[in-house]
Amino acid sequence: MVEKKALKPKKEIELKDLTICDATQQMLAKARRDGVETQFDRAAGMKACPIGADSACCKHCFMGPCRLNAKDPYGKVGVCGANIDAIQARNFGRMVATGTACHNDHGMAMLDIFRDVVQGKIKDYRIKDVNKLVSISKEIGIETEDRSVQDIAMDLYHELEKTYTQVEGELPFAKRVPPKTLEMWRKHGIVPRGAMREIMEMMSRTHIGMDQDHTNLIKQICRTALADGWGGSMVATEISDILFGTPSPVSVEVNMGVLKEDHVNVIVHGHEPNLFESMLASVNAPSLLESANEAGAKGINLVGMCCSGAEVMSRHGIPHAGNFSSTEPILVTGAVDAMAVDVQCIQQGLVKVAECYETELITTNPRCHLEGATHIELDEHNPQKCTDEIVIRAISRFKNRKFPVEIPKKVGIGVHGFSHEYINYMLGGSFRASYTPLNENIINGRIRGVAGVVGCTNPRVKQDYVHVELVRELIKNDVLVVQTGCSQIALAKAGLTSPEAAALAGPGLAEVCETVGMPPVLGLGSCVDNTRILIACSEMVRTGGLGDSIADLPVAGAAPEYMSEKAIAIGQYFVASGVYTVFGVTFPVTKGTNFEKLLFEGLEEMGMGKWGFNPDPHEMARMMIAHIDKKRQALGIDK
Ligand code: XCC
Ligand code: SF4
Repeated sequence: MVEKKALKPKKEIELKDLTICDATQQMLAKARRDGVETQFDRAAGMKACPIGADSACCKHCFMGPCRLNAKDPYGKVGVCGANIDAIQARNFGRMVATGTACHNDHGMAMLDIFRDVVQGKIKDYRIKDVNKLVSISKEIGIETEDRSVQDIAMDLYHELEKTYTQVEGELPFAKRVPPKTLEMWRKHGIVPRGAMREIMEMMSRTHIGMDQDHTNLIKQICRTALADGWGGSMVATEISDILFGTPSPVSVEVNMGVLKEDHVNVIVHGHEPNLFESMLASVNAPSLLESANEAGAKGINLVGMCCSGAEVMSRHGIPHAGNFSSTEPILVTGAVDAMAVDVQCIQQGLVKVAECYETELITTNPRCHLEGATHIELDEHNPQKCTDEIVIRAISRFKNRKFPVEIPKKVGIGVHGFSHEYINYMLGGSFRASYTPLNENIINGRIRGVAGVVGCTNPRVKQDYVHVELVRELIKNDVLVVQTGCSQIALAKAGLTSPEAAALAGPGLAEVCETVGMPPVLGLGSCVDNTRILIACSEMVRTGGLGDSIADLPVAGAAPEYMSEKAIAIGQYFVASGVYTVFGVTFPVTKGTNFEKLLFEGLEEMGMGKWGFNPDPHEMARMMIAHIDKKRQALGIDK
């Protein structure tokens, strides 16, 4: 065993420099008083490795690990002779493979549940949105006339399973891709077959002595990422809508103030909606409500965090307590009786913080345990067994609360739940509609373009700040913003997801928002729901007037505070689909190399979008708006 020294930050950073979220600041102050460590302290105590940050190292074999010099990137090669471009491209490819694997793993879990629901083996969930089931089935060529829902659903299951398992051909949702975009993918040989195959090939090609030409590797990088966006993530979104309902706008409370001192507080954090759906049933079970009352609680208060939370706030209006960087600080309130987690973005640091306040931290998924947390496995065939048990433990923690409770009195109210179906419907009717109203408003210039602002928070930058500043700047310039994940929560806390925020928009966008009664910032759900943005883009191409491929659209994307490999996969599938995508924080490439040039320029020359990088929100906005204007000009709709 290697003895590791505890990480001690050298100097104490001012809380206002760590986050603009008042509630998180308040809890970080309390954490300091209580002697509790969070990701913010750990980040301060651990300088990011500069060689890794430039992706200038390789540990793919044991002749190494090798590190190159980012200041003189071509001055040295690895022991095997791999140059900086091969090394970076392989590293990037593995990030994309991991992110794609996560989203496909999630989507596949949803599809397994769907199959068992259709076959009657799971009785706790049922098909809620039959219309969506039928329309998606039609879209991918399944016969629906005069057939039972069950027959259609079973065919849909078999068809979508190919997303993962198919070894040859094109994955099912390739049928939704605008023809010109698909044609470009075919030309480069990057239409995904099945996700398992693409991830396997990506891993294989990054082994020592395999693909060492970054211009060839990039093709598999694109193909793997597309098996996320048009594959696993899209299946996760669509199947979750079919099973649990397609979102439509709903008013939601966001921030730590949604906790209630006199209630049993249960948080669900993670990504797969089924845990949350079953928890909803448990917290409403009369027998459990009765025991909560007997324990002296006024009721059971269920709230969400991260993507699980973003998904059910969009679908059911469940309050949301905060994004990724707030998952530790919220435990510092002492008010959380149980935190139930499933998969992804569940940081191990939660274990210690939960211990400090005797919060029940419970893992529920066989593929995500945390050493030191309680594991109560959720079996989809009897899910309430798990969620009831979690609620029982939460009630008992409430009864024995040993700590003074301090809940920041911060609550923002916004409207969320804008599926692409709803965006179409919402903008319908009010405007002259030779194209769709959204396209029409872009063509007439009221809306300058559309930006997707998504992704994580990261303690390497001031929490929420880059998200909020960027979005403010975009809407001020008449760019309609669509959002998912932790970014959506940052804006909700800042009050920009309410219709009143139209006052902060430029005159054109404000007019559209006021006419329709919508906010200038539309929350679409969790990170797998980024696929709603892909579908919205496809719809914009299909209905006409804005060019004939996604790359022609006046749109751009950003993940200003990203931290995960999933974010890299998402960025890459947007770029391969034709979207200019700008990341903040840091970018894992060495400056001035051929691989950097390929990502930031070369892909666009191949007919795709391209990557951009800038940690400054105002610069980022400027880059995105300049791109939107360039596309408007090419379409002849600039004024
Ligand atoms: Fe995770 Fe999805 Fe990132 Fe938030 S945004 S930190 S990936 S929870 Ni998706
Ligand atoms: Fe070094 Fe090459 Fe092995 Fe990588 S694959 S560790 S560059 S020898």
